[in-house]
Amino acid sequence: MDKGDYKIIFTGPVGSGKTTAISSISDSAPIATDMKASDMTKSRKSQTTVAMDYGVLKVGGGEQIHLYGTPGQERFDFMWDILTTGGIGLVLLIDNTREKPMNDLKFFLNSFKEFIMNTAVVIGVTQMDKMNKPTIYDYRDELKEMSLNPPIFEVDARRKEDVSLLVQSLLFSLDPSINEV
Ligand SMILES: Nc1nc2c(ncn2[C@@H]2O[C@H](COP(=O)(O)OP(=O)(O)OP(=O)(O)O)[C@@H](O)[C@H]2O)c(=O)[nH]1
Ligand SMILES: [Mg+2]
Repeated sequence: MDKGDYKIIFTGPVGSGKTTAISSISDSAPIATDMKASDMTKSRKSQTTVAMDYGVLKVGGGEQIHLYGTPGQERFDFMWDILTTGGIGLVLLIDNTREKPMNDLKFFLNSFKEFIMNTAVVIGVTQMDKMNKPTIYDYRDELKEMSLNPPIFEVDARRKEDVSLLVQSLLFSLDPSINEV
């Protein structure tokens, strides 16, 4: 990584859209390590990330933001620490169609607690077109209970503008003088 480059990590449960989000926003061909999800009885998709996703976002001044996505499956959680090293912030994607998305929220915020304490987090709730509850307000209430107040948005990981909004708000919460991605 060159001087002036940054690293952001995308995480969240299986199917929340990490691989999709990185491929939506990456300026270079993204790298994915998806394999056939033959052992995942609960999954509604055929591929799952087993190591990481990687993409690059070019920003003003020739700087680049390196985007890393974690595997969603807990059995690959040894990758989570490796991938957060050197990162400046976390994008947490939550899939609203999963059985207990509020539990996913708590689980991931807790798993990345130390990293978040030292950096920043922004939350994107995906698949709200399929399932509109819990609402963003419900999430905010839950976050308040946890004494947290991170930016949280309804997003579609397939839409570049939505993913860009997440990255911009993360950068803004780290440094309000940054205003262009
Ligand atoms: N309807 C709908 N589909 C979405 C939305 N966001 C993402 N998707 C779809 O949901 C799926 C997400 O799959 P992935 O991007 O592989 O999810 P992942 O988080 O990388 O999953 P793992 O690697 O298995 O942890 C893709 O088929 C996307 O096209 C959304 O907001 N609405
Ligand atoms: Mg993936």
